[in-house]
Amino acid sequence: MISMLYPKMTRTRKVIDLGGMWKVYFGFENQGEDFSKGIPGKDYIPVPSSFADLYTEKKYREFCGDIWYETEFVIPEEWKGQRLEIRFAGAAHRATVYFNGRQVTEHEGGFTPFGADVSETAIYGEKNLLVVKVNTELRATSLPNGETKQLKNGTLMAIPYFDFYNYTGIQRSVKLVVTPFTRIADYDLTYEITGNDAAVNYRVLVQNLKENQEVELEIRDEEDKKAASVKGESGRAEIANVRLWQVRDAYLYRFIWRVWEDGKLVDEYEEPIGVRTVEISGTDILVNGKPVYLKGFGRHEDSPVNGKTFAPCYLKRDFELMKWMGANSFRTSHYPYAEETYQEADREGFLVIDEVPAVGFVKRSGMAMFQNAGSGVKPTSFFAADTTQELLENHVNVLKELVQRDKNHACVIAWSLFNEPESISEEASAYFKVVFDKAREFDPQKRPRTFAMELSSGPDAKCCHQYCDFWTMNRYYGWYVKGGYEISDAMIAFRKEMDEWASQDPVKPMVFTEYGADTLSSEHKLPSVMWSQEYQLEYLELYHELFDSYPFVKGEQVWNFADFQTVEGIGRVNGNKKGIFTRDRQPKDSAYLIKKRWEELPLDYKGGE
Ligand code: CKU
Repeated sequence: MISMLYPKMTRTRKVIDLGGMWKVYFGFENQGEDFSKGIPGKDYIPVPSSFADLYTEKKYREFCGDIWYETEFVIPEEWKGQRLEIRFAGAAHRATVYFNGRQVTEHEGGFTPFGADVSETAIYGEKNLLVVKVNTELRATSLPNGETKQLKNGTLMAIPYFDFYNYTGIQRSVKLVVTPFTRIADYDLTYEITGNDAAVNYRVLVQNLKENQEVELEIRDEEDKKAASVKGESGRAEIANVRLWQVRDAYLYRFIWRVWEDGKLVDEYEEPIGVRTVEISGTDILVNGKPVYLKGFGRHEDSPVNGKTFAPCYLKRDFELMKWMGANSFRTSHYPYAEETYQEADREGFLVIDEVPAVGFVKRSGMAMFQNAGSGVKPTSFFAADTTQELLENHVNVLKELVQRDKNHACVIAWSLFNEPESISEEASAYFKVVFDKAREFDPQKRPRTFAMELSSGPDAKCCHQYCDFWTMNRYYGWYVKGGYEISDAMIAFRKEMDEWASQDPVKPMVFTEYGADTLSSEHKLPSVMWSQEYQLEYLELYHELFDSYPFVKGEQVWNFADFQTVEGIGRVNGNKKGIFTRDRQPKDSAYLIKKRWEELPLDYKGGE
């Protein structure tokens, strides 16, 4: 079993970053050939990176198929007898790993970690060869969803059924993790808060635990004072006078796990943990029993040249900008983000709707993708294909990995299980039921579940939104639906839809997870036209007015935080321009409008209504 715990150096563990310049081979002519014992050529690329925007030729940017990576390193003799794991934080969309010429693991899905135990294949005291084959194709069974087509000249081309660039490669860190064979591999936490105190119910998984070994959990506060200490593989730790993790006021305890044998430390692992509860009650989202109103963004991992490479400077900048705006939340649209993002959200007290990469679950690409977002045209069943069963297996698997990876983060308050899927057929309903049930089963904290609904998943489409614990809405009235001078009609249609949601039984909390208008930072026009900064302002003001007039609306996450790359085409001017910030993270005029609003809205806005 591979542990999803974030690699940490402790008294018993070593972590070596294997990142740097690795040899790479694109194999334009040699697709399907086996290079597991060493790759040809002399090209080097940074690991981690998205390769697409590094080169000057299109054949690299648009490359689709197998890419081979290679690096080598010495493993010291004295590490013999310890467990060696090569750990990938994410390689899109699937990878096969070879160590010293032998296949050690393979993994489907680009946005969750995986690893290989190489203790046996390692050559101690000598150089070891690590080769990774990454396949970048989009498939009917892949998350995210799409297809791969072959051009007449034989070249493969990725056709995403989603609106972001298909950046791929080894985009996140690769680490060598050295631990004892008896190791802390996983743990679950749930909380009960009574008055000033909290009880932490825990369960820890230690691999190869021997009878004469004992497990300990020690909890220390931010002043490094001991808050609790308990023994056993499962149990209950009591924290008196607990300081809870609050929205934009985070407090993190250190949870230190130890395995002891005859007074000797065998393994040790620790993480900062926020103690808090999350639940839905009526039309309220409650954190620590108090209503919260979500203010924030749908985001992307996307930046110039980096593509989807984990980029720490953008991570920092993005959080600084979100705080400047008065935001308190975001959705990891449309895939699990790098682990460091959740760590930062834990520290900054942000609320995260954590999304599975189930995007593109409607067969369409290019302009059709956007036109449908507004037309209300009912999509035909996406879930009645021969490939549906395999897709579901991949979906459940990535969900399992995601929950296992993120379940102990205080910031994660909900799971988004799909983005804008077809959700009106009976086949969809059967598929959704499995995914929603699995989310409940996997998550010890039983967080609320939802899926981001586009227009065809309206209040009348009863078959799938019944599964949601709260509703999340992606709406584009006044953009894809009746934009420009017709926006007054669009808002009438919007209110009609909202009135229908208001008459559902039961009414659930509703969070807008997308609304926005493409806006070129270069365009000003008075009176406004679509794509101008003035239009974005008018559009947002109308939405704010609407949000304010429905008591069950409990959050607004504008689309998008920043402009981002998409495929080329007539609907996109070198990318989606719905950002409140430009792609290089400078504000558009709308940033000031939203900032003013969010700074004034109280955290418990419309609570109890
Ligand atoms: C956004 C089909 C509508 C897609 N929806 C999801 C998001 O990924 C897109 O970028 C709307 C848009 O701007 O069209």
